[in-house]
Amino acid sequence: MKVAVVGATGLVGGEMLKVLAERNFPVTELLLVASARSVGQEMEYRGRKYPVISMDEAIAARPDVAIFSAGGSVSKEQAPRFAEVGTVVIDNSSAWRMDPTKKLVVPEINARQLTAADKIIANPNCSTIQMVLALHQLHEAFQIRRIVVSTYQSVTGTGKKAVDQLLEERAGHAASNPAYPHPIDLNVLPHIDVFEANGYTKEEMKMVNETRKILSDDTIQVTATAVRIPVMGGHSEAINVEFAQEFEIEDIYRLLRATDGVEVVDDVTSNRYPMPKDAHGQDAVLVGRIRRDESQPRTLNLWVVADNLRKGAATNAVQIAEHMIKLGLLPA
Ligand code: 11C
Repeated sequence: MKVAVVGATGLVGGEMLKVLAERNFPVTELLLVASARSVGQEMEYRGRKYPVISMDEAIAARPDVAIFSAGGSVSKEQAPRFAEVGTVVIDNSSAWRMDPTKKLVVPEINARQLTAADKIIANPNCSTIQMVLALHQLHEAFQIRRIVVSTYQSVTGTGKKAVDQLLEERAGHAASNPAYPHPIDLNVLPHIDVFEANGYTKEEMKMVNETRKILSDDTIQVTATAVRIPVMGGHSEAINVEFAQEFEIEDIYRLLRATDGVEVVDDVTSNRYPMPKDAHGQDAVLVGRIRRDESQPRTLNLWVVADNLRKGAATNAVQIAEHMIKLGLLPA
């Protein structure tokens, strides 16, 4: 398959190449695309060097699939150009997620909705993916009424500039080109993406709106506080979820253990619970600290951790492409 990775030089782009290689994705031709200042650089994939090319060169090559992680404005402008030449675009940005004509896909939940008409497919936000993956089987069984979520998010979600800020500050210097308005090392920022008119951040509202779209249920109430912490391995989430129906805690364990892509890590007697250090480099969404909320009926507390660059971005995008192969919508 002729595969284009758009935004190949970014953190997600790099992870994408790792994931494509690890999963033995049937790449017959690889096009690595990045902004004008990176064109001409070389990058390695499976021991071979590939030149970074421009958007126009990649479109002229008519790839079968283009996996985008180059930011919303690039996606808005360029994804339709690829789609016009017949390329299936899987887009990691927020540009198309809430467009009612585009599917927002977590393969374990809703890949069956994909059809030949889908030329631009949206990959959800990382913090949404790990939350809905942990919750969708519970929703089917007990019907979610309300989610209260607080996130503890890795600096890798912001990109290389933020990783550099954390490392420079940790080395004892002020960051030369900071990504955040405040220091991040030894600090916690209740601020991810821009603030909106309602006082929430865009990241928080993505968790509200994307959850409803992926679970196909606009009745689910979600309220989120998204927080950046000085960590690099993955995003963590404290999730409080109220169901319409009563549950037994044993059923929660059984359903979570049976959920594809979820791994239950929950043995407090030996201090075992999910941590970003353990999630780093893994595809699984780790779920632990499973316990009933004793302050109100039909309510559960969970702690959910995943590598935001893997299942939260690259792995989910590659899995979408794999499902399209299975459905005969992409060549094998
Ligand atoms: C973060 N969740 O951790 C963001 C990164 O809409 O795809 C991904 C933003 C997005 O900062």
